[in-house]
Amino acid sequence: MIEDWNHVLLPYKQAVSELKIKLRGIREQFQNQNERAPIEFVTGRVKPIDSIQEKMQRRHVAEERLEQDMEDIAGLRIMCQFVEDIYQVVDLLRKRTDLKILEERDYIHNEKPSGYRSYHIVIEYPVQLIGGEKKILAEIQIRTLAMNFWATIEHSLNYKYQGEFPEELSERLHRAAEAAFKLDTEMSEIREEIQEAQHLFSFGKGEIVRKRNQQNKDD
Ligand code: 0O2
Ligand code: 0O2
Repeated sequence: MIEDWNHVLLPYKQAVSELKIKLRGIREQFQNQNERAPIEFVTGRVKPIDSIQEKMQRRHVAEERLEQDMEDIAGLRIMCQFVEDIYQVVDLLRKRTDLKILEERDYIHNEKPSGYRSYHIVIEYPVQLIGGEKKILAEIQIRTLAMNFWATIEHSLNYKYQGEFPEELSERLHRAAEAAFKLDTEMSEIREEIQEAQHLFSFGKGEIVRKRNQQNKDD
């Protein structure tokens, strides 16, 4: 029996904090270069203890195998505007030397039976502890805002129905997932136009601030 969960989860907490900063840093670097960032926002969490225990039972994971067999104790999520951004983020992650990609699962082109879409990457990430380096597993889920909207709602319904959706609800959710993907596809088709408008918008905001500052100086 694991007695001290805090001790077990501490490296995972550290990994989530570090990775959140690093992944958010990607967005900041693009913005700093006046370029559109492929990342909208990043979230992360350490899996709650009761969820870990539930998954251990469901997947028959022995305590001694927890570190190797449970890939999502540390979980990061990257939200993007467009499907194309997801693949750009994947490329950026593949080039990094501070993490090692162990597995990639493309649930965008191979959606789950529920209709779920996202790109999952399992990484090995080294955390520096006072006793030395420890390599831990983490799961990065990369998805569009529309995919995230669907997954968040489906996840809360799943919680209510414990996975046993009534047939009609299940069909509706599936249709909603297809509609969300249609939205992503439509948005991708007018991506260049949207990006141009977004660039003008942020450039315009800068211009307004500059003009206001100049005016304050002149007054
Ligand atoms: P629940 O059950 O959704 O309520 P900060 O760094 O301070 O800006 P903060 O508040 O520590 O941010 O958390 P963050 O990073 O904004 O978001 C945490 C939330 O992200 C979690 O909420 C999860 O909903 C979600 N999340 C992020 N990554 C994952 C993941 O890989 N798997 C899952 N399941 N959820 C993820 P809560 O409150 O932990 O949970
Ligand atoms: P959480 O923290 O509640 O999100 P398994 O874990 O057995 O389901 P596997 O093969 O280990 O599957 O991993 P997979 O399928 O690559 O990723 C599992 C995670 O993807 C889930 O975590 C969800 O976050 C997300 N996910 C997968 N399928 C669905 C789905 O149909 N709907 C929604 N909303 N999310 C999904 P957990 O374990 O559920 O934990």
